[in-house]
Amino acid sequence: QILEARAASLVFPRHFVFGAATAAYQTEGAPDADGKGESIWDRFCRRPDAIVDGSSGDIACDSYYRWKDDIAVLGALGLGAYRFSFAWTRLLPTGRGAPNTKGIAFYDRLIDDLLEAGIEPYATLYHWDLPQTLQDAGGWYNRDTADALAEYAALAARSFGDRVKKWTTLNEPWTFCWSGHATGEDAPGLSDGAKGGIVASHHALLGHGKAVPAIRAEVANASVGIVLDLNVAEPASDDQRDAAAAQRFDGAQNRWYLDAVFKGAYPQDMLELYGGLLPSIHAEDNALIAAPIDYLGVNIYRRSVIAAGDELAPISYRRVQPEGSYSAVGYEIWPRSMYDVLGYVNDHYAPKEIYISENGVATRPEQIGADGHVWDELRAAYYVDHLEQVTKAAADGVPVRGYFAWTLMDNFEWAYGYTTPFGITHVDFQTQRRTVKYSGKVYAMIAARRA
Ligand code: PNW
Repeated sequence: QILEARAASLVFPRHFVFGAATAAYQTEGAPDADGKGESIWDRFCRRPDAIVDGSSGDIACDSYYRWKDDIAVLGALGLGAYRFSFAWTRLLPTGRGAPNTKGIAFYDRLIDDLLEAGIEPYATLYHWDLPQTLQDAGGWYNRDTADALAEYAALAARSFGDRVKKWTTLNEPWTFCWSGHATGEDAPGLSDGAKGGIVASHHALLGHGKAVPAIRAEVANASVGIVLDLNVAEPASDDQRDAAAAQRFDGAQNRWYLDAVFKGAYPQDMLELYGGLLPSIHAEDNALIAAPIDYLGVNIYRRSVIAAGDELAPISYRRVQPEGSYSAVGYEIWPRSMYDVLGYVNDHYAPKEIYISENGVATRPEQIGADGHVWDELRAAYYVDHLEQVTKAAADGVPVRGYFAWTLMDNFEWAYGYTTPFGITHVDFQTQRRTVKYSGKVYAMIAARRA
């Protein structure tokens, strides 16, 4: 009751958008239906030990067949927006070349049904599922992949741009470049250290820069942005070595992407630090990457307390886990980071508009109780606590226009498989039945009260 009273007291700006987010590989299943091509996640999940429970997104939430159920949940929650991603390999099975009309038809149905239900589609082009054919040609190590992304963007924009106005190029380049190419935790599973993360990042950002005008060329009144996962890096102590490590971590995760997109140049300290690990950066690249965008999407999950250490040299840091409460994927629960990240971005980069494109918390798999409810109080409190910080940032004048819960429903959580669900809706993976959790009800109540 105390939580619900706090939820009821939150006041948001007029026209604030409340939505929920998902991604194609985490929800759709149907990996080879109707001509879909193989992606790096289809391939990676077959690698022994890649996924903790040995699972994959082969079925996931079966959303390729049950998208109407997903829209029904969005409707039951009363949300006005749905952030989803296109599977590149449904539209272009080998990444480039001839479009797959059945893949286009799937997203036509999804988009039409969303609009019919009064829910605005927010489409992401790249949420980590690179076509395997492009990976075989070097993937994000190959500069040509940037052009492939722009061609794919143009096809999607041409196909759906009459109805979809909100476009995101990349989801979280820091995470997919570094976890995919430096540490190997995510697809394509390369453990090439910092060089892998740095080279992939440059080509991914170049792809973003080329995709932005490609979308604008096809879509009237498009609003185009990028989604970054940002963390304010707090030094673990006042030791100068920890402060320097926090600065490097901030440079690697935040400033590398933000400076490139908003200032048209990589941060000088990081260029010097990366030195010989950099790929060739052509004269025109900086200007391409800094193509003007309409909004910044920010994914916020935790804070980062950083000490000097030996992770990912030359970033050379160690993540300190202060005493506190932690989610099932080991992220510290620290609502204040919502306020801090929004302030950081606004103060240093002044985006025209900001969306919280993801925020949420993992638990262990939950059961539907005898009373028919899923009582995920921890998640409900997480949402109220974080949304309260959003209202504080908005009151300070940060132009935050909307918020998307991660995630609409329990789904395939990458290397954690199905062991750490993030949903505000429970999915019974035997029956595919969706049941809104307590957190979903609290979130719906907040959304219903928007000015
Ligand atoms: C995001 N971190 O990834 C992704 O966009 C989603 O697809 C994913 O399911 C969700 O968060 C939950 O994990 C993240 O290190 C990767 O703080 C890394 C971090 C946060 C989010």
